[in-house]
Order: sequence, then C-alpha cells, then structure tokens
Amino acid sequence: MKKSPPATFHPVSTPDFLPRERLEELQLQRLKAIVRRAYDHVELFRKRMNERDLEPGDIRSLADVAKLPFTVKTDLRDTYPFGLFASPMKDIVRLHASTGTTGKPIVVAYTREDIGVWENVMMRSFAACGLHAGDVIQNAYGYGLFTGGLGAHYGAEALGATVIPISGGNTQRQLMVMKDFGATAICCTPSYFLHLVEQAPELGIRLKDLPLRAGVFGAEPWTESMRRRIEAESGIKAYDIYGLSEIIGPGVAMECRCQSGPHIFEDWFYPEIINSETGKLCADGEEGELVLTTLGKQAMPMIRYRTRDITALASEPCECGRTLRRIKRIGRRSDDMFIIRGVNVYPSQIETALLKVEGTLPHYQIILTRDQGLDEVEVQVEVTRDVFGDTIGAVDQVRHNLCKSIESLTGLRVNVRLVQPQTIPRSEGKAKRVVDQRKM
Ligand code: DLL
Repeated sequence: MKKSPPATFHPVSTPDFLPRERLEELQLQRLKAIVRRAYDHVELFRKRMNERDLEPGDIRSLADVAKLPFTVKTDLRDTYPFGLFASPMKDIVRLHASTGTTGKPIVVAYTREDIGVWENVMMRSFAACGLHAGDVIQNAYGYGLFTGGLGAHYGAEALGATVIPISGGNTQRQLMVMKDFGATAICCTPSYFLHLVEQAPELGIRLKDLPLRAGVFGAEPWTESMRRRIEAESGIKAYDIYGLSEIIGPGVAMECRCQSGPHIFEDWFYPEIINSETGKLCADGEEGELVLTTLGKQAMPMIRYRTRDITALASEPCECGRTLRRIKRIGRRSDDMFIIRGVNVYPSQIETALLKVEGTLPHYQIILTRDQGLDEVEVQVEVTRDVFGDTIGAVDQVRHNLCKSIESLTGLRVNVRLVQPQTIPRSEGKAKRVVDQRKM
C-alpha cells in the first residue's frame, strides 16, 4: 500500500516562504560578506576585481552582482587542487571532487559551517517533496568523492528520516533492501531508477505494491517524457533535484509537490541567467546559461560561476506558496550540444522524440561517427519484446516513426537502430547518452 504524504507544512521549510523583500535583504547582506571574503582570501578573485577597478565596498545592491567577474570551470582546473580555497586547511572538514570526462578533477571544500548549509538545503529539498521524519530514504547516489551520496545522506538524517546508505550499484541488493526495509523514497539518477524498474520483475517484485512513493532524481538531464514513463511504470512521484559540486552538490534547487520545476534555494545561491555568447543578463523567462553565486560558502566561495547548464528562471508564483523562484528543468548543457551537418542537436531533444513513439523503452544511446569526412548519427534505442516479435513490416514502421519523430524535433535525419531490451549499457550513476567515435 502506498502511504499518502501528509499535507502539513514542514517547519524546516520556513525560509522557502520568506517575503521577497526580506529574502533580498538577506541575499544582499550575505553577498557583501562573501565578496569580501573571496577578495581577502582568493588571489584569482582579488586580481580580477583589481583589473576591473572594483572593491568589495562597490557592491551595494543585488544588481551590482552584474559588475563582478565570472568564474569558469577552467579556473578550478588551473588552480588545482586548492587554489580557490578561502579557508586554511585546518578549517576544512571535507573535500569532494568531480572527475569530469577529461583531465584533472576539480576539488571542492567545505568548512563545518558549509556542511551545515548543505544539510539545510538538502533537508529542505526532501521536505519540499513531502518527505518527513518517519520516511525511509534509500540513498542510492554514490558515496565517495561524488557529492550525491553524502549530500543526500546528511540532509535526510537532519530531516529525521531513516537513511539507508546503500550507495549506487548492486541492483539486486537494492531491490531486496527496498522491499525488505520498506523504503518510502529513493534517491538516485533517473536512469539508474529505470534500471531498477526494469530489474524488479526478475526478482518477482512489483514496485507498485511497495511503500515506495517518491524519487529524488537528478545529477543528469532527464525529460518530462522520462518523468511520465518513470511514474507510470513504478507508481511513484518523480521529483527533479538539481545541483553541482562547484556550488555545493545536490540541493541547489529542488521541486516541490507541484512538480513544476526546481525552486532555487535563493537564500544561499544567487541565480542569474546570461546569454552564453555575449555574457549579458537575460530577463526572467528567457533561456540562457545559469550563473550561480554562493551566498554562504566559506571554504570556497563561488562568485558568478558559469554552470553551462541551460535553463530559464520562472518568477511566477508557484501553487505551493514558495517565494523562491524556479528554474525550468535543465534539459541540456551548452557543452552537450553536438553539431551534425550544420544542425545543433541536444541529447534531450532525441530523448523527447524517442519517448513519443509507442513500443520504445527509455534506454538509448547516440553514436557519432565520421565517414570520409562526413558526420553521421546513429540512434540506438531499445524496443519492447513485442515489437521485436512482430512482423518485419511492423518493426519497420516503428523505425520509420522514430526517424520522423527525431527529424521533426531536431531537423536532422538520423539512422535509427532498434535493439533488444537490455542491450544498451546501464549506468549506476550518470548515464552516458552520447558516444562520440569521431575523435577515437
Ligand atoms: O551531479 C550533484 C547532484 C547529485 C545533483 C545528486 C543532483 C543529485 P556534479 O557531478 O558536479 O554534481 O554534476 C553537476 O550535473 O552542472 C548539470 O549539468 C547536471 N545535473 C545535476 N542535476 C541535474 C538535474 C552533481 N536535475 C552537473 N537535471 C550539473 C539536469 C543535472 N542536469
């Protein structure tokens, strides 16, 4: 039997409902302090401020944020490992790192106070989607240098929930534990949850019969169509949580029960949207690159960090009553895009196109190749056993529908290869959607 979530307001969520004026006062007070801290302790930031003839005292209003220099990922790489720290090592209680796909990892640091902020935003994240003390949260984000595991862990404990610190992987054990321990919520990447959904019947488990009612899914782009598939197949509510190591880890933004885009915890993270090319600010509602400033991070303040995540800010009120602005679901990163025969394509567009077609499974991979100087795309997608068992004509029809669906969404003609269920490699963490064989 699914437990129904309580309708009561959770006291930890109070900051989510601050009047905007009060929130902005708090932001400004924190902004001034963090700019001062970065200026006093981070050489790179001080240098950039001096180049602009700026001092911390020049920041007098929130609009003045726009005067500050940006920080980019290569700044973290160039100063590897500890060059952007604003605290001495004796005050740093935790390090995490993000490996990325190329080169050196980036290292991030936390003081005890920073861990407190992280715990607070994660606790508010869980509360936002209706979780509370008494819930049993299976935490299948990886524990280790990745921020997902420990970030969710501390927040769930602080909420008073029971945490199962199972980490990622070992799918059979995940399912056994989920059933035997009566997990009511799960935290993992949406792609890994789909893998759990697919494996459950093999262990004779029907997810719809378990007490599991919520999934806190993030760390990778996923689409609204993917959410619908997840919810239909598992009977749970799927919530989108956003975050990145450079800013804190998970808990920068989280969806409430209205599921209409993650609310940014603006009391700790100051968001801006910019045009990636010009660096100019975009208005609310306009799509661009998300830029975040940490308002409280002591060990490693991030000023105007360019996330490369593409989204838009929504300032319309949410039915939940939170005053925190929301971001549009992050479907793409500016560096995710691939250009094929002059057409810009994002993996999330392909995902949306695929999931529109009946008979497909939500497992796919995009293979990029180059043949005699010409770029080619092959989309491999799993289809149900029924499709495979059907006549050749019916299989061709599904393939044709997929090609059309992709072409109408992206403007690109691609080759589609239908594959048997469970042939595309599954990931325990972030799914690898694009395999670029052009440079291999
Ligand atoms: O993925 C932190 C995290 C852990 C978030 C668990 C949510 C849940 P990184 O490994 O540094 O940190 O990767 C950050 O992942 O810039 C986005 O491109 C992407 N990302 C994270 N959450 C979402 C999401 C963690 N909900 C990068 N939707 C970010 C889309 C997401 N992309």
